[in-house]
Amino acid sequence: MPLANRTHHLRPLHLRSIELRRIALPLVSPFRTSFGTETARDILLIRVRADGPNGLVEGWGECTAGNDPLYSSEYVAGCQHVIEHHLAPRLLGAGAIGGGDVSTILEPVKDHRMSKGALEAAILNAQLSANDVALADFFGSTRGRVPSGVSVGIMDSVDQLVRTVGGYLDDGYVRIKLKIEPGWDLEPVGTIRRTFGDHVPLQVDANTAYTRDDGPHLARFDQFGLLLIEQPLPEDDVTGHAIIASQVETPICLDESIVSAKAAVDAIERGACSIVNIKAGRVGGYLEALDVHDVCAARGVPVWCGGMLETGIGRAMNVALASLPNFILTGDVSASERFWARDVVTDPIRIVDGHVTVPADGGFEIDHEFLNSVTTSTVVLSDS
Ligand code: OSB
Ligand code: MG
Repeated sequence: MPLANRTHHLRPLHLRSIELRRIALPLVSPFRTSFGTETARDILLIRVRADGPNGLVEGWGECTAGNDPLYSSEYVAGCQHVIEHHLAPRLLGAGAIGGGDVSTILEPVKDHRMSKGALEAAILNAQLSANDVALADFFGSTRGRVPSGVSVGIMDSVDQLVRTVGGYLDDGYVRIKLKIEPGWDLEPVGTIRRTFGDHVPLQVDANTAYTRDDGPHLARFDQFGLLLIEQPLPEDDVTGHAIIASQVETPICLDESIVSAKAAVDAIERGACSIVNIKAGRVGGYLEALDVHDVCAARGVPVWCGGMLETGIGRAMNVALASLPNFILTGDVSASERFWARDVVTDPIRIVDGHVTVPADGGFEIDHEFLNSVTTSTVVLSDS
């Protein structure tokens, strides 16, 4: 289904204001990947206020950009700037709109997908609540709960990694993803495999840390029976991934490279991946994420839901997305407590029997008192 039609059966809204809310939240433990270490997050939240069919409504969206431009070129201060000066003014001047109109209105602005995705999420959240439609139902959810996997960062020692993974398995996580980089790969992964056994669903994520010449090295992961190797090469090297995929038995999955449904089709048709990680922010929003889901399903390519260290706002939306039928592999939809001592929502994401419940409504309720206490700046842009 074309993007713009996904919400056309819902009554549109007239946007009154777009609020950019920055919050500071410390992580419960440092999260290290091949591109850097995060100890606290500077997060941009979007709140829209709009006139709906039955009065004023509000909607929230979370921007998935990191503090620094290391995972992708977007970063939180840059997102704030482009939203304030280029994206929000286009939306505030657009008249009656719905979530399905956002990508079309913002199309003249190149890229900035995480910024666009945050705005679309907030408008969709407001529109669905005004129309009394649950996010999961709107997406086409086919499940009431989804299995929960956890992403485990690079550690100072293999012992520390073993203790950390053991703790997550005790918490009930049904799949472990280990971050890898040259120098932290075969040894830690082999130790986790031997310590916890062949039955533990295990995968690795390189966040672009290897090169086209590393095929023979990466093939040594085949002995561990991994579910997949995620994004071994830089995001623009689709051909390189096809070369690696021909040398390695373990399925290659792409994350950073998949910036749209079109990019997913290209990567699949060129033999660069046989599994796709879907992150709504990376592809410009949940509606494009639905298209990525559909083009993968049509080609028999299973997908799973990635994460970007979101709060309970972005996480609840991810859980709704992950309940679609082609989300065949377990996603990075871990509990709020995996990253946060306290979440900004009243009902944090919880793991029960290794699963997260798919929300039956918008997905989250803001804990305003706590949110205000962690707010570092607020900017409100109004319809003039
Ligand atoms: O590559 O999946 C990634 C976090 C930040 C940036 C990139 C990635 C990640 C994760 C975290 O792996 C997964 C999560 O949020 O649970
Ligand atoms: Mg990844």
